[in-house]
Formats: sequence, C-alpha cells, structure tokens
Amino acid sequence: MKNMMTKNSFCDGLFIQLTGMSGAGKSTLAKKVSKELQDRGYRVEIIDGDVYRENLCSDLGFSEIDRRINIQRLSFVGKLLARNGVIVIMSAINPFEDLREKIKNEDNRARIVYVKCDLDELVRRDVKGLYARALLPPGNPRRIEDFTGISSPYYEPANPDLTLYTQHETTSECAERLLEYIMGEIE
Ligand code: ADX
Repeated sequence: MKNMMTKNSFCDGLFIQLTGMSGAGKSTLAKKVSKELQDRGYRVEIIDGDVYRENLCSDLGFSEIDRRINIQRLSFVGKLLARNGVIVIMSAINPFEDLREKIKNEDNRARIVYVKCDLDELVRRDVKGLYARALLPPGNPRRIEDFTGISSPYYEPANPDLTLYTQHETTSECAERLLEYIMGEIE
C-alpha cells in the first residue's frame, strides 16, 4: 500500500502565488516546473487565471473588485488543495499587494513568487497581441479597457519570497530557480 502512494502523500503541501503582469512568463514557468515535480513523484496542480476565467470565474471581468473576487476564488481552491498535500502553483496576475499579503499571512503554506518583466519588454513581446489592443486610442472598438500595466495598476510585491526576472534570465534558469525554491520549502 505504502509503495502505491505518490511522494507527497507525505508532504505538507505548498501554495505558490506566482504573480506578475500578462506575458511575463508565469504560465510557461508553472507548466515547466509542474512537469518536473510530477516526474519526481509529487502531486501538483496549476491554477491558471486564463483557464479559471473560462469556467469558475467566467462571470468576472477586470475591474478591481472582479480581480479581487477572482483571486479570492482561486486562492480558496489553492489553499484547499495545498492543505491536502498538493503543491499548488497559482498563475494569475494577482495585482494587489494587500490581497497577496493577506493570502500569505492567513496560510503558512502560502508564498509569493514575483515573475518580473519590464513593461516595455512586455509590449515589445506582446505574445497574445493584448498590449497593442490596450494601447489603442479610446473609442477604438478593438481597444481593451482596464489592462494591467496600461490602464489598470500592478503593484509590485514589496517582499516576495522569490523573484524571477524573466527579462534577464532564460526560461530554463527561472524554472530551475523556482524548482529549487519549491524543493527547499517542501523538504
Ligand atoms: S487577475 O488580475 O484577476 O489576477 P488573471 O490572471 O485572472 O487576472 O487574468 C489575466 C489574463 O486575462 C491575462 O493573461 C490576459 O490573457 C487576459 N486579459 C484579458 N483582458 C485583460 C485585462 N484587461 N487585463 C489583464 N489581463 C487581461
């Protein structure tokens, strides 16, 4: 019976708030690190803002209040899973410092990992084409309103547990550092 259990049937669980602006690399890092942890026998769950906005949070937009409700729902699920021994990586913009800190202070399994990238680089990359649309003049029907970093604030974490500067480090380097950090926290 014991041999049938995955490794972190015995681990305490961890809840990583991977925060940063759209396009900074959160989802890519979450996927890479999650795969590596699963290969090592750990139970992992990614809670991705884009994915949850298609189901559990499909009623929400991007006003401050909706973003707060979004993060509250995501972290409710995340904390529940972490409590049951899962390593949870929540990949969402999660732009409000007070809310990130509140989540962290209420749960000793919760951490804040800042996926940092400067706005000019995000606009230059614009992987999803959203920054270009957010920068369109008011009145343009294709313009996206309340866009993080353009027309809606992102408050940088003041005291993150880890910062991954995706602009200056490769994806592999960032993934390696995140993996090392997680391993250090669960062992
Ligand atoms: S959060 O602010 O509530 O944490 P969340 O991570 O769930 O945001 O969703 C962000 C994703 O929604 C972005 O990666 C992007 O693909 C998409 N998106 C659509 N509109 C916006 C917007 N106005 N601001 C930010 N992201 C947006």
